Amino acid sequence: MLIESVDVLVSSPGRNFVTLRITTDDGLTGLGDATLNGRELAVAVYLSEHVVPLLVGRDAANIEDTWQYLYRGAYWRRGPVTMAAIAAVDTALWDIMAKAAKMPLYQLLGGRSRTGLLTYGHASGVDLPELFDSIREHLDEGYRAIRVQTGIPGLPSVYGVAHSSNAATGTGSGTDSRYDYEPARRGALPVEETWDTRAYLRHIPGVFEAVRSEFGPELTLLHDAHHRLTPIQAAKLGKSLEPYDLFWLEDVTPAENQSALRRVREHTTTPLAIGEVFNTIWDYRELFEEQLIDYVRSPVTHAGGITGLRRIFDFASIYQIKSGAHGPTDVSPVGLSAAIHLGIAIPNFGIQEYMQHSPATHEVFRTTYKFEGGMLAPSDAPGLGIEYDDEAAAGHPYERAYLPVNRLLDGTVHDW
Ligand code: KDG
Ligand code: MG
Repeated sequence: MLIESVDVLVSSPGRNFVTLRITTDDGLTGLGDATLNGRELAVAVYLSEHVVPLLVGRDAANIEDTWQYLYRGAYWRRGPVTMAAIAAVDTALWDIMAKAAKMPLYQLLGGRSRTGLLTYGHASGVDLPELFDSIREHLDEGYRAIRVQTGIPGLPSVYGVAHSSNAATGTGSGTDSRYDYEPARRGALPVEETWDTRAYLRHIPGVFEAVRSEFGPELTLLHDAHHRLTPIQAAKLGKSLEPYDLFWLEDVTPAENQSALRRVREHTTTPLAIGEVFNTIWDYRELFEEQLIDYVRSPVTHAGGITGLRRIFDFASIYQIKSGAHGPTDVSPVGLSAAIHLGIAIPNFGIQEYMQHSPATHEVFRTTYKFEGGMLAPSDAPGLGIEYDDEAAAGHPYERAYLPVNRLLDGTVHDW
């Protein structure tokens, strides 16, 4: 089964997505997600200029060899652009091979290890009443685990916190009322936000105390610090949140310095999750071997596809570290479906982030996975179970959209 043609599809149904479609000489097609939020065209051009010419004529069945060829063969290894491109090729080939076998992808990955994937959704509010409303909406939708983010007194806006005006106008999709923060304020240049770590550290423990007293001890709660803290600040936050029994505290320090997590671990038993910006198994070596984290955040889309991420999860499993794959709306339904098939099969599944895509996104990506009672489950359609609608996509051309930039009160550019 030879690869006959490859299309790089860029569309913007509510937000930008890059999708790879591989077609074989016997007419099978496979899809892969190559979306890198705010840097979409870098991956699209990497694919069309450097990867697609290498694929035509290759045997679609040699997935591992193609992965190694694109990774080792390029000499320039790792990095989000390269790994998103490899991920898209890898995922599309798995989709094709599962369709060729007339099986849902998870069957090729070893079959079901569970009935569904526990998910968490994003609740947020500028203040406690809005946050509580948002938590209640998520509970009504069936979520059993909820990420909690709030505004910080004194800061005009905080990334990851919806404004009530966004919810009302449905910013992001144009038609729905779901909150989708990443493209919330599209523009020619990035929005700049202001950050104050001391104000944040003062405020957050009180938020979790209020949430626990309103919603009780059983609700699974998570929080994302978005790489903004130093090791000692992160240690302090983890310690201060211990009474509120978090499922995890995410991305407390910037990703580059992995030994920072040692300092955090020395001081707190709050479980730690990291990795949404990690791309390869090598990024995790120190964190796994020293058991500095509890959950792996990489998605299929940014970590070299099914092949790359499964290898990471296997490595994690020997240290009792579990999966917690990134699942924001900038991972397309193709990337999410790949995560669902992988998550249902692996032995060390932890939780799956699920923000829910907008109706506009679902017009272009026809999905078959199901969300019920807070759990995601793959369908039994062959392959990934996703169709890409070219006609619908034509109505949503690419629009440049940046993620925001974070500055301290004195103007210094800060991590976020
Ligand atoms: O593209 C960046 C977003 O996907 C990311 O900032 C969202 O932190 C995030 C999360 O945990 O989903
Ligand atoms: Mg995050």
